[in-house]
Amino acid sequence: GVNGVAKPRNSDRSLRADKTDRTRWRLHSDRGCHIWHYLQSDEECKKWPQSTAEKWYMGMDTGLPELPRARTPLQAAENGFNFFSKLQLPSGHWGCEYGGPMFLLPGLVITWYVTETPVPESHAIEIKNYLFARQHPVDGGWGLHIEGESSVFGTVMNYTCLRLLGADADNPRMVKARETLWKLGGALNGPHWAKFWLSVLGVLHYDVVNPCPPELWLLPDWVPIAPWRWWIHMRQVFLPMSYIYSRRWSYPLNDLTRQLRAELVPETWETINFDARRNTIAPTDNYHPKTLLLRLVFWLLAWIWIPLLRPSWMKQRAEDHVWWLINEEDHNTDYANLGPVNGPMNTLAAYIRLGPDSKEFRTHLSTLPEFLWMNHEGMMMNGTNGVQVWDTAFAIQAAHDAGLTSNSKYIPVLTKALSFLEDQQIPAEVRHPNETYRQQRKGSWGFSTQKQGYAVSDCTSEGLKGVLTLQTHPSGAYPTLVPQQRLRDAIDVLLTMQNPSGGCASYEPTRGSTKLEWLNAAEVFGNIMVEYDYPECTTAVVTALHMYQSHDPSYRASDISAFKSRALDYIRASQRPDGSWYGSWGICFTYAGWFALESLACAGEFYDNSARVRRACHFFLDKQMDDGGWGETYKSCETGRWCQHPESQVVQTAWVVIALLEAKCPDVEAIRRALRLIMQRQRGNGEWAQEGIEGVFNKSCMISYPNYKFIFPIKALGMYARMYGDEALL
Ligand code: LAN
Repeated sequence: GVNGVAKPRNSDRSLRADKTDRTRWRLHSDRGCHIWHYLQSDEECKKWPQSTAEKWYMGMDTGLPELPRARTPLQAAENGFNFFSKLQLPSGHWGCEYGGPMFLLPGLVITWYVTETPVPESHAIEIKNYLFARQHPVDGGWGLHIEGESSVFGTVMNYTCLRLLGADADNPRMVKARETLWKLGGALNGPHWAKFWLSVLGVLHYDVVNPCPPELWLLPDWVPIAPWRWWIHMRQVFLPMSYIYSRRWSYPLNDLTRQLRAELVPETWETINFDARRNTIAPTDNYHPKTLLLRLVFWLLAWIWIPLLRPSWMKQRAEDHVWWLINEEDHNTDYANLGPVNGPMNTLAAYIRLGPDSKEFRTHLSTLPEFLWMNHEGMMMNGTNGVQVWDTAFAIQAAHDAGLTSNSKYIPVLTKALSFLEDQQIPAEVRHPNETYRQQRKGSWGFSTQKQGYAVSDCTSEGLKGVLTLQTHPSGAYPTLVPQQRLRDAIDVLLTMQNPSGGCASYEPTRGSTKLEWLNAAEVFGNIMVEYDYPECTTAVVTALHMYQSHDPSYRASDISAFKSRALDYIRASQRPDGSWYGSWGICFTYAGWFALESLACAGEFYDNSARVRRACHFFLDKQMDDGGWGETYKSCETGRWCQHPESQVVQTAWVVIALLEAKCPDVEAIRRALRLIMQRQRGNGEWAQEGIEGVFNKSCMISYPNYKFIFPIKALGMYARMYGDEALL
């Protein structure tokens, strides 16, 4: 591909719908909140020139120069950062596409359609282009994520999305997609979320949707299954879903949705027994089969509770309370919402409750585009409203590991990055933290922007480390933008994040039993009902606390030490017998292994004094490929076993190098071979090409982190040079 962009899944350009003029797209960023605009005139284009970053995002020629050939690790790291720094956005952060999941655009497009919101031509064209480009090259379907096999969920949702945006049912690509969909059994074999969205659209009937009773939100807090105990993403999706479900709101039938009934469902629509199809699901979609218990609960809800027992005042009260919670979520995030699933659903809830002219619905409509992103294939929907804080915090640390924080050429770049982190620290609690079940957040960082405003354990940690790295830099070259009290606020948040196990989860300590997984009704995802301990998140917190201690040793010293030692016990206990750790947010063992070994290094455990570190190193050394690199596929995440990738991956190779360096692994030659591979894959202008997808969530869905191909090679090269010197490797 061009410009570090992945090979398109489909390169058959003749079949693409239409094209916009890529030179007219601009990314507007307001304190990190991104909106892509399509400029209408040459005049406007002249006033607002296209930036290098915008060109790079869309796979256009950036014109960035060839750099002096790198022979040593530090030269390679600097070339990499030189290129990467050209992609920094004016607010000081880095942006990127954050695609992968293939179930997000349809929710947005269905929401636009049923609320009769006009879709700009430019957007409709590029969304269609993206979806066509991501169609499975052999069977014409779509999977749960861009690398996945075709499923009912992916195929039925994206097919619908294309039709709503004007794609023709006779288009050969659509015909092929339909064949695959029918082979998989059609829409009635879809998972819960597909059945829900298609019922909203009026293509299926609500009887096919497993019950989402809003009255669950009326349960007292002590009840073990009360929604406040669920993983935040599940409860925040369930919230508007239960509202819409309870209202049984669906779009009136029209010609297009009548046609969709015939296209998506092989059976004659009029004769379908929808109730009987609530639990039919294709094997491709059934990653987490529903338990017997859950099916029994659904049966009781659908046949007894809702039709016969539930008093109507209770339905009313539940809807009112759910609406109150939705409105608080909207208020607290300034309509950005927690994520790309509840965003469109909250929009629809506001439309249903308050109508098309309400300020609330209108504000949603103007905020939703913050999820959209342009790449070389077209327009996608990001998995969050961006990766701003996360990538920026890592970029600072990688630059530091490569000695670039002392390089006067990069001080302005990094100072800007620091000011971005300062701006993005969450300043205060929400207005009703207890009633909305929010975790303490004052002083924390989230993953994307402070407007979204959800504290994450590891994002707070990386943010804090990024700030400390620069503010305590021995050169004194960086201003103190975040005063000590605010650093202490961040520590206070981190200290709330530990589970009794010693481990840390993502947004909150775990609030419910893992047995809640018996009620996991989404079918397509695993481990979603509650928070779990993650070696990645735990390590980020441990290393942040560790770093902070040397900066402000008196602050909550005993709390911090106790936290660290419990966390380290968790890291030790979660190692598998083969020496590895399972990763939940990056693929997979390579990702978690790097974190775990960083934790252990923090505790003074290295190859020469720790059997478990030796086991971890050999787990990796045994898997080094002939070219010096490492590669595992996303199947590792699904299966829980190492699945070898046929090709080594730059990002994963960098993770393993970091792991081995943290461990002080004595096989330095293995590390050098890996670094040579990383250096050979670097292009003359300093960049690396996009390879396989890097990230994951919920075991089954992959997600892209395109900036990792800069951040981690730079970090690995820099760490090596610091330990073993900067001799030429090439
Ligand atoms: C993310 C992205 C970042 C990620 C890390 C910080 C890397 C991780 O260490 C902690 C968890 C977190 C914050 C995370 C949680 C789940 C997210 C938000 C995502 C993987 C990005 C997309 C995903 C979200 C759930 C997607 C919407 C899908 C649903 C099933 C609701």
